Amino acid sequence: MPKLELYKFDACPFCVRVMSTINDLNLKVKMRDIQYDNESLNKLVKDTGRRTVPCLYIDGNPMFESSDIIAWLEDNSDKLEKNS
Ligand SMILES: N[C@@H](CCC(=O)N[C@@H](CS)C(=O)NCC(=O)O)C(=O)O
Repeated sequence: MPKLELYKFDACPFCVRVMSTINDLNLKVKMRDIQYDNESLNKLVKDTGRRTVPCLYIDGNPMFESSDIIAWLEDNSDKLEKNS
């Protein structure tokens, strides 16, 4: 199963949309809040040259764009780890 990490901050409406999908699909996703976690912010900038959120890391590969992320989560939901 792919390991998922979402780089986000809570006041970002695009992040809220992605988090809502994650919640609806009951997916297990590690949250990285770049507002409070400088190490995660630095990693995002180092990996991508951007500080844009949401960014979903899928097995270490970053994906931007909330609509693309939501579509990917919905399309792959049956293969993803769920919260127990
Ligand atoms: N089209 C993008 C928009 C993302 C976006 O604008 N995110 C803002 C926060 S709400 C951001 O990270 N801005 C800082 C930047 O891009 O450097 C999406 O739908 O994911």
